Amino acid sequence: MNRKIDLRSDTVTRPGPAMRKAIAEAEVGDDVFGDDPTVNKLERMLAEMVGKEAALFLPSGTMSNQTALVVHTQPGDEIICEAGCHLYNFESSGPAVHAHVIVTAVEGHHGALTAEMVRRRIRPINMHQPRTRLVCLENTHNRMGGRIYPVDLMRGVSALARERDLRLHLDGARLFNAAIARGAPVTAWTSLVDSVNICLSKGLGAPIGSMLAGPAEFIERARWIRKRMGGGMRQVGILAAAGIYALENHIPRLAEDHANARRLADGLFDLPGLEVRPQETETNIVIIRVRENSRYTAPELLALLAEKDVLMVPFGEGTIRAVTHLDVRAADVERAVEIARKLLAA
Ligand code: TLP
Repeated sequence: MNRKIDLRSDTVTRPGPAMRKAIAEAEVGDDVFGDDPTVNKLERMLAEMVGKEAALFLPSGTMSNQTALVVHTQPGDEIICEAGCHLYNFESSGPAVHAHVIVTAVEGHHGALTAEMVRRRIRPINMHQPRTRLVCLENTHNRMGGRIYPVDLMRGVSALARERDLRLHLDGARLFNAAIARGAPVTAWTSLVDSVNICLSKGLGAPIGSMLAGPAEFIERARWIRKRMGGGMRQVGILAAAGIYALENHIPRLAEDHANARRLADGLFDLPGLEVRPQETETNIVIIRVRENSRYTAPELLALLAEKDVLMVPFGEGTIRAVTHLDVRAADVERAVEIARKLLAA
């Protein structure tokens, strides 16, 4: 039987032997008491990497983003975010339920908001209106196919936020992908924002976990909110050890995922019925549009690929997403392209 080529998400990676060894050997304690040395080490390590005073280990990117919203805002405030962003579209109405905020979603350019786009939406201070409090950005942008936020655009939004006393949160679930692809340090982006979420369980290959980083006072409050949400964990150093392993070993190799994504996009580019843009494949996500005149619809194509052990996900009407990661090799990508070619060849 063929090995499954699982391109549904970079969340599907499984810890390998070395990561499992780090998990097995982790020193642990009760983290709600602040006693877990491995969690404490991971939190210090990540804070330092992103140039923030402190960091917090959370079970998921969703909890990390939503905790940030709660800490940054008061009920009734308004947040401004990009229309396709994850924390607005894919976190189960979290902003309404957890932070009780109004969301103004603004269409960006490849997922990036400019200062001008944000400026136009900031409300005057007026008791009839919500108070605009927070701007949320995403890098890389999932919905837009892993696009990288241009640093100069984020610098403009950051300056505006300072000028207008707004807070700035970055959903950097895949920020290390952006850094590796650009050859820039993550601080190129994190220095421009107040808080950042970084997922360990995506391209970095840890089984569970996300980090929220920011000023010490913000993280102290976030620890409180995490507990309220039920995210206070106990001997969780076994998971933090996987996170440390990922940060120490899996960052430079993200370049392989990017090369594989580009290989996939190049391979699918000229297949009849598909629209794929290799030049827009900047990191590890490939967006595949199925044209009206294609032999199969997107759901049909997904089902046929799955029969051949190639897994991808639907990503809106007539669109498919494929994501490369630690468990996908160049030969897998070549096989996936070959299978798609046979299915679609006229
Ligand atoms: N994204 C998942 C799904 O939820 C769609 C995926 O497969 O891509 N921010 C961004 C930009 C994300 O892409 C995700 C997860 C999250 C936050 C949430 O992380 P988790 O799944 O850990 O809650």
